[in-house]
Amino acid sequence: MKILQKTSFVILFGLAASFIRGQDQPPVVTGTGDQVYCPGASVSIANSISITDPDDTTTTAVYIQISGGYSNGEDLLTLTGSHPNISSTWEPVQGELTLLGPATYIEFEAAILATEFSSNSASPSGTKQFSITVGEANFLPNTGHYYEFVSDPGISWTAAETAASGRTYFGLQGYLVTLTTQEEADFSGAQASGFGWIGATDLAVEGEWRWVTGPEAGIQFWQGRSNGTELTYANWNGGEPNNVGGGGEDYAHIAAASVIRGGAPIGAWNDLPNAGGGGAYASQGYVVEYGGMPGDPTLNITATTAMSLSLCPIITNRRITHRIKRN
Ligand SMILES: [Ca+2]
Ligand SMILES: [Ca+2]
Ligand SMILES: [Ca+2]
Repeated sequence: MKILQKTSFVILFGLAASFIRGQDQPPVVTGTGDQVYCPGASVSIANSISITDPDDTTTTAVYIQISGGYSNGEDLLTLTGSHPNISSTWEPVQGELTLLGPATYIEFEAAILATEFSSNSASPSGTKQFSITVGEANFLPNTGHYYEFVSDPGISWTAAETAASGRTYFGLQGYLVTLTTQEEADFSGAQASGFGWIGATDLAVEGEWRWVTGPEAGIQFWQGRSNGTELTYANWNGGEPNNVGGGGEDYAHIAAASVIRGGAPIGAWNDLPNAGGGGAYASQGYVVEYGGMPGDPTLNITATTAMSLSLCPIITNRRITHRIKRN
């Protein structure tokens, strides 16, 4: 009788706990790695990795992105060794290696530890950061936020703003992206899967460009047209914003790579009417950011590791000549 009561209590408690916490608990991903990379080497992106999950033992995919200091055309992530239940795909624009299962977390941990960074640069320098995560949105370590491009050809800015604020990511509140540093602009522009609307408009007062979404809502970042004044940070395409056409242009988007001009970087911005433009200026979708909103939960679905790129000077003594290599 006592055992039955105890069993019933455990079952009831379990049901109550499931009810309180909802359907599915996200895994907790932790890792370490702070390696030095020498020219010609191939080095593991992590020294240790742990994925724990209160209610699952398997998942469908793990995403590893070079999320800081990425150099497209030079940097590469490769899955080494034999992993029967996991295949890998390298996507060079985002600098992201997808480890595709389904497989157990234990199998994914082994695959992450077997993932190596290499660079074909003759004189590698700087620091690379790696985001190892169980969800599809890209994680930028320096903001701690997540970013995703949502493809939705033809969507207007106002519809995109509503759609973005209706999205959540592991409980984080979505909003049309706010890009307040060059790194964040590059991450959501050049290093993203597509181009789209961002959370900026000068609808209220012509030429007063403000972020109107997310934690930065209300902040003016630009005054005037293409020859205007940068107040915080802006990343306009050459000749933009220009407010052309009878109805003007009051909504900002990340312009397609094919129309970047005037020395602006890939991912630079343009102003458009609410419905978007034609041809290369047609609306392709929108970019959603998650993080920094009131009430957001604390997420631990991403581990971040780093690697310093160095020329690793040759050290000579009487007996041995070798390159210094630390792991
Ligand atoms: Ca932002
Ligand atoms: Ca305007
Ligand atoms: Ca324009």
